[in-house]
Amino acid sequence: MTDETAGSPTVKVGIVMGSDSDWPVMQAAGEVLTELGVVWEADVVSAHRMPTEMIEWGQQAHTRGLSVIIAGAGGAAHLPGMLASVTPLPVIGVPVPLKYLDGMDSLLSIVQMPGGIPVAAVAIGNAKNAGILAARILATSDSDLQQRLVDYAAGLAETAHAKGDAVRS
Ligand code: RP5
Repeated sequence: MTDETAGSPTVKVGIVMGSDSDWPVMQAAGEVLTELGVVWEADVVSAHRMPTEMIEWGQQAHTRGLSVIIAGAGGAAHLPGMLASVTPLPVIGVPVPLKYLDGMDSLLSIVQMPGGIPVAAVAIGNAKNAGILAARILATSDSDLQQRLVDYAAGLAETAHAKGDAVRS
């Protein structure tokens, strides 16, 4: 689950999740970050099953050189909010859909934060957007990455135009 560059000082984004069962959803964040040339690491840091380690991970994230945290969890998804309460870094929450409630429980757990402790939430299951948002945050101080994001968006437009062409033909 962790890419080969984990632990290197160039790792900018930490992707964490409550369980390895979240990884099939969360891996899309890593994939798009890799596509955009952003170095990331991933780990399981459960808010409920390993609360002490979770707090420690959150407290150390910025001192280890991370700039953005992506946190995904299902059900009572307290991981993004708890991390946000112990880190100065931006936290992007990914609601992971489970068997019951279709991820609505997770979505509400993530977005209903009290004033002063923000978590940016993406759509249920949309870890890809979490990765892109993390890259956009990093790109505010990285013009090369900003250009790659512009190119990425141009690629999306090109694909959409090609689909329009196919529908019209
Ligand atoms: C949550 O419980 C995790 O984030 C996961 O989405 C869910 C189920 O975990 P497992 O029972 O599959 O380990 O805390």
